Amino acid sequence: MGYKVAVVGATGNVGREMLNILDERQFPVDEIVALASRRSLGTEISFGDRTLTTKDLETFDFTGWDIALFAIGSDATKTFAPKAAAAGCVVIDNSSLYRYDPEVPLVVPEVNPEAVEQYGKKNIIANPNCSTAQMVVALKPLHDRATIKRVVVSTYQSVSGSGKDAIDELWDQTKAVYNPTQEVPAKVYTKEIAFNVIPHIDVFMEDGSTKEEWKMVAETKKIVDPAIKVTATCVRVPVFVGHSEAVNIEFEEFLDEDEARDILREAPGIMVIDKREDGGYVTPKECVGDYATFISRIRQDSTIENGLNLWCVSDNLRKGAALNAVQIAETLGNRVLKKG
Ligand code: 11C
Repeated sequence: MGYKVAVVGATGNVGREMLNILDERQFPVDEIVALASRRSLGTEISFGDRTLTTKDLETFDFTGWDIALFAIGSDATKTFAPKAAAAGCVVIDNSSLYRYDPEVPLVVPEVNPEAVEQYGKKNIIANPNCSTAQMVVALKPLHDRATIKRVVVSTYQSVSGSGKDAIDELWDQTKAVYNPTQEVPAKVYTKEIAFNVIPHIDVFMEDGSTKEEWKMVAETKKIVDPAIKVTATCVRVPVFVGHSEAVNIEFEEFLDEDEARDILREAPGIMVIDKREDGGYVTPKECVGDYATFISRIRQDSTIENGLNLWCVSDNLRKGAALNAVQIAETLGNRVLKKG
């Protein structure tokens, strides 16, 4: 016996990846439904060798459905997630709406799988922001060995993190560089993204940081350890898929770079590609479609007492969103629901 699974927002980039990953990982599905807003009603979507036709989220009754993977904006989530949860369906939500709610666990299965068991107060489990997910997969095994005090991270985030329109904006502006008569003004972003980088993701906060930077701080604390200090600078770069991060870590204890490399090689969800030679590291283009978080450029930071630097790359639509959500569903199934 398997699960009755709803994918909410099935026509978006993340929703489609959720369906792909449920199929790839052979999640035990008895019945599946693709839900979307009225605007996308009737759209056909692949699920393995089947084609699903989207149904109307607004009128859908979640009674009797086990798990709903939500990949819609926070506003729509606010309306529909409580409805699904009240009907007895466990919601795994990719929006930021519930992440900081103390009654909702925020889960990265390689890091805090036991937290899924705390879903019961609201019947909701939150999926973290993509830039947090890949970083905490790398931080956790190092924290277990040498206790992290502080993290300084700079991100290089792909445009797919902002959705389909942003992918089109990068594509159209790039083409326009070679055809200067065809101007493509910035719409999704505040400045041109083609052949440029923009140090601004999400809205500005009062202290001058952006919400994306704040999320990395708050979510790392909730998932790994509230004692870890994090400071982030989040930057949008002209890459279609794959977020990259330069991470500087300060530990309580000394951690040798070779030991760190060995720890990361053994850690779940991580692939270490770290040869100190031309091309001996991973770039975002190479991580697309993969499940792993790739770690390269592991090296001592000799400017502080117990410091390491590393480079961390992952597919933001997969580990950063859809894969992590499906892994949460798997963890919930194995630890709690036990149907598959
Ligand atoms: C970006 N990280 O790259 C964002 C996208 O809180 O889930 C995901 C936003 C979120 O723009």
